[in-house]
Amino acid sequence: MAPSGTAPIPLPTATPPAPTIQKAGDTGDRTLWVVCVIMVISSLAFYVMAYRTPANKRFFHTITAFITTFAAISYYSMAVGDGISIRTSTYVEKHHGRIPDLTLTVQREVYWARYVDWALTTPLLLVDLSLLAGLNGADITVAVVADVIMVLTGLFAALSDDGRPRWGYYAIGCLAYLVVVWQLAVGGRATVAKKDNKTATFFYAIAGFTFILWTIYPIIWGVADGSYTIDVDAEIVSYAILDVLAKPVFGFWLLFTHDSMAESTFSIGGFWSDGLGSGEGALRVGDDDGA
Ligand code: RET
Repeated sequence: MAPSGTAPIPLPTATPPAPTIQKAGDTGDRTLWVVCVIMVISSLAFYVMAYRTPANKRFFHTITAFITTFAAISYYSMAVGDGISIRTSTYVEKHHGRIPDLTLTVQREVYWARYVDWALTTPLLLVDLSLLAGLNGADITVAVVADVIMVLTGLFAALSDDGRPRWGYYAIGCLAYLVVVWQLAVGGRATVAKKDNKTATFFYAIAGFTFILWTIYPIIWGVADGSYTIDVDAEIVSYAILDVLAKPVFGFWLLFTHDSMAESTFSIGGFWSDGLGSGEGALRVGDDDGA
């Protein structure tokens, strides 16, 4: 402590304010646990449904069960506080008078575990829809790769601490999303139109539902991770509602419809249901001896 009488004279300076911290409160924390439990229960139900379905017809069931399993793990990691990091953003508040400019710091939680979840589960959701429509392997690959680009650019954007690159990544992600929509809406529609009426009508309904839900994600991103307009609790609750609709609700709808339809309208054959040796793709004796 300075001895009395020699205390330094304060200089005319603006003290930088303490960083603003944006983190989840009780509502957010509780929501993460509730969704984790919903995902676990749905996964168990999907595995039971898969078990009860003959092995050669359960491809949709297992994919759908994997989707909610990944989501359960991701929600668990966010609920216990591991799948989260803190992004620090600084920006300068200009004062044009005698007060110096202020550097403001905001620290906000980034729930990166949800992007790991999306990078694995959104391709699987697309595989579900693509197989239903009857898309070919090349078109499914384009949709899946575009989808992975969409999610990864979303992750880079969320972790980027500078405004401009952040929105650059976001723009790339939106373009990739348009490619996904194109594959499913144009390609998927044309392919499913060649199938029976029941399958086509069901595809239009479930793909339309998916399109509406998926389009809300980048909007939430824009007002949450993008611009910090809504707080972290509102972000968690919004994604929670969307995730429950996009995974368990989507899954039950798909599998109940699958099980109630005649197998000829809604089944995949070949390697994915019968394995190699069932005809297509089987190695024949003499294939490799040049005969
Ligand atoms: C991001 C930001 C970059 C631009 C776009 C996005 C879209 C995300 C979507 C996510 C869907 C998630 C689902 C999860 C299911 O539980 C990554 C937010 C376009 C469409 C269906």
